[in-house]
Amino acid sequence: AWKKFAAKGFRTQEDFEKEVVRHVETTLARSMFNCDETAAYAAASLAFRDRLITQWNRTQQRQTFADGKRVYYLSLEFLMGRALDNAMLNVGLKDVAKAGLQDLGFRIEDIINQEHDAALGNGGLGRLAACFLDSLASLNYPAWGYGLRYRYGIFKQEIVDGYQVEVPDYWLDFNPWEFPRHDVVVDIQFYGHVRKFQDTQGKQCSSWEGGEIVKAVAYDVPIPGFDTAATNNLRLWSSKAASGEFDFQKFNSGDYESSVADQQRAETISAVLYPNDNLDRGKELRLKQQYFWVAASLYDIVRRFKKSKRAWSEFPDQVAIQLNDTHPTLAVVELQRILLDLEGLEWDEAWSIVSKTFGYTNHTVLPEALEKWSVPLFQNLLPRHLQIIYEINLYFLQSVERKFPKDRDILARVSIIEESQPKMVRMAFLAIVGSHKVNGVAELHSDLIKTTIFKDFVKIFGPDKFTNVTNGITPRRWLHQANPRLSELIASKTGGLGFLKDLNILNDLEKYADDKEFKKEWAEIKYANKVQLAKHIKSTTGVTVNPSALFDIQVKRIHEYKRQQMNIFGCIHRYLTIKSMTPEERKKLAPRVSIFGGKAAPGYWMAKTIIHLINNVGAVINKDPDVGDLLKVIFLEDYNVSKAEIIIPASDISEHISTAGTEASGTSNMKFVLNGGLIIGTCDGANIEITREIGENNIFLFGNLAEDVEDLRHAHNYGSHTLDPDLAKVFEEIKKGTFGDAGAFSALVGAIEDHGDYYLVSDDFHSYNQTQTLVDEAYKNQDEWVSKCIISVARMGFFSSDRCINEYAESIWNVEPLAPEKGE
Ligand code: DL6
Repeated sequence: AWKKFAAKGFRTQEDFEKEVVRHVETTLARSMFNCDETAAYAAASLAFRDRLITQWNRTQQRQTFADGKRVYYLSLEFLMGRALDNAMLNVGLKDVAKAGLQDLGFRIEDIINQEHDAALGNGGLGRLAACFLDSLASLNYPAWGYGLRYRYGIFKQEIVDGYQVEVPDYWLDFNPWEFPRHDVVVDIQFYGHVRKFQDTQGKQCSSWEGGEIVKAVAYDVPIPGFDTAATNNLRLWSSKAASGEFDFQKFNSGDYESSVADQQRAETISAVLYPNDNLDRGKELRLKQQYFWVAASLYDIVRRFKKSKRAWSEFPDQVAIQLNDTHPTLAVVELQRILLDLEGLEWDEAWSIVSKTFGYTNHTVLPEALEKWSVPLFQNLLPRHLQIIYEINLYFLQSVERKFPKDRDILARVSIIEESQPKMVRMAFLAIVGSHKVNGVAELHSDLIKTTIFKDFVKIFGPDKFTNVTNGITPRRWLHQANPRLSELIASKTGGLGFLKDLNILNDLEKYADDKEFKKEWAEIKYANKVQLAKHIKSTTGVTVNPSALFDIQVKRIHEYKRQQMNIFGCIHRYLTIKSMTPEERKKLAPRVSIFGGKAAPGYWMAKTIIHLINNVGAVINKDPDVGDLLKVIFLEDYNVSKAEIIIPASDISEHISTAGTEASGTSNMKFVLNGGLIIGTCDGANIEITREIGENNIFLFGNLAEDVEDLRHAHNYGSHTLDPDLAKVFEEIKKGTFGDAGAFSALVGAIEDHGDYYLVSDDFHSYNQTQTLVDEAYKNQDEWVSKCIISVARMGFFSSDRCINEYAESIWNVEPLAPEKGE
């Protein structure tokens, strides 16, 4: 009988409005007479959420019924951004919502802008996970994401007197996009000891006992696919004290502080996202976070599998778990523990299941980002897991010894335990040993891991275990949502929105690369996007920029390897060049706005110094009357996903200029090109494949190649290191104090002048500036420039995260999508 009452979700404007009014008046207990934008946002979101949850329920039922293999994507970061706009577009009801909101007296943009970004990630790795969720749902894969429900996401960045100041990001004040599942609660154990005993059959067993328990509570976030009813689940775990409440006995006896201490300690686990990008800082709380999340997720996955009453040997046929970097590697150990200690399987049987279940994605070759945990820390926090790791290592090393009996050194090199003081657990090695596939995220990167950090493992396991899946981005958010005007223009020429599901359809645009009318419309859209960004710049920094100038953008985390310092030194070089020119010469120059954005990890002092320099340089240049519109330098505060949606569509050229061999892939490079901007970049990460796809004529490449980096570094350390003469002039100017107290920048300059220039800024500086001059020249010929942009967009089909997910599904997970629901 209930079926006739089952919720269906609105489809018409009238029904949408009814839902909004109902939520305002009942859920929010407000009157429509005092419904402000915040309340309208809340009510519209709740209306969409209701719709999504109906779809979500159906999707879960269909997946359970199909009883096939599921994918579980374990990521400590999901950089989701805003949900309402995405939900409206993915379910195809944005026009309905726009009309409905207008009828109720609101502009849809104002309502969308009410939403706080869900910023549960640092940068590329977390945003990739969010794109993957979108693709998994859009392609109807039975998939779950598992992560942590941080109370504080990545900090908000404020710029005060040119310095970065971090402000906590409390984003959960009102979050309509999550469903607390107070019935899905898992006990997670820490500390304690291991008891050995013999069972009734005389088998040696281990039991992890004592210690403390923390509760993991599930919060579910529906993930709507685009143009499909499929709505997947992202399950985020929140920590809570085992007792649930504070200690009444202590409270009654007047010990108020310690009565809440346990509760606070438990809640601290999921309180805050560690704000480091590409950096490992072995803190106990971080290891606690990792185990807490992994143990809760595995409990859930195993519970779901056990409901099917299948034999354990079928586990890898039903479950594929992807480790997003090494952060979830403890899952390998936890599954082995569950199978051994709780389910009573023999070691070999358990290990065979475990190692068929996991895949591991590596996202970096930077040594400082490769996770290691100290053995004493492990021993204290997770004593049984440490035993299992030692055992995994023992069997692994025995197999290596059998394979390479004469090579004694290899054992020390590949051991999961590093024989340092203190000993350390090498998480990447554990992930490799415990997975059936290891992948890098762009071709160069996947080659580099095989020839550098994981070279020995290729010898041990053979090359087939190592593969490449080049990253991708979802065109739904990064074109349709971020750049609606361009999306509409593309749709008008390619027969509708089909390109959002099959990005290769963009190819059809190539025939318009010389079409006058099309190019005009294209250029008008770019200009409108630049006007929008110029307004944002004006309102946030007070600086007026000319939307006709070339917009040169570098937005990403601030890191020495990403070389924002080279960009700002390049701006100073340009400034000095302008100052040395006659007015006649200046007239010939193409005006430029150099735009920076990105957060520095709070403890990364050099990155903060780079931000400080950018701001100080901007302060001098932007008010120099000799320069006027010829150059402006802007630092945009608090770069995040929703700001990226405004910034990226407005770029003419964007900078992806990492030292060759350091940026695993980069994904913003893909976003910029997809939005009709060109790239200046090094032969690094996915830039290489982008070049292959769009053609060398449509990208500005410069700098040394990855294969030369080692030799150059060696030469710096043992030979002579002559500073590039233009860079020397830039340094002179900084030292003179032109951009404020020279002492503040001495370390930045010193790293290049005196400390080996590890990131090869000086080596690449000349070629960088020369290439920037080529950019200036090319930009003057707008007609050709626009053609280049159109051709580039037309050839970007490969970089859809849908392609990427299909590759994972086929070559790593061995999962099939579900057939679309009837009527879709
Ligand atoms: O694969 C996503 C993204 C790449 O595009 C970036 O090039 C890479 O730097 C980033 N890696 C990390 C690694 N950090 N950790 N842990 O964020 O991954």
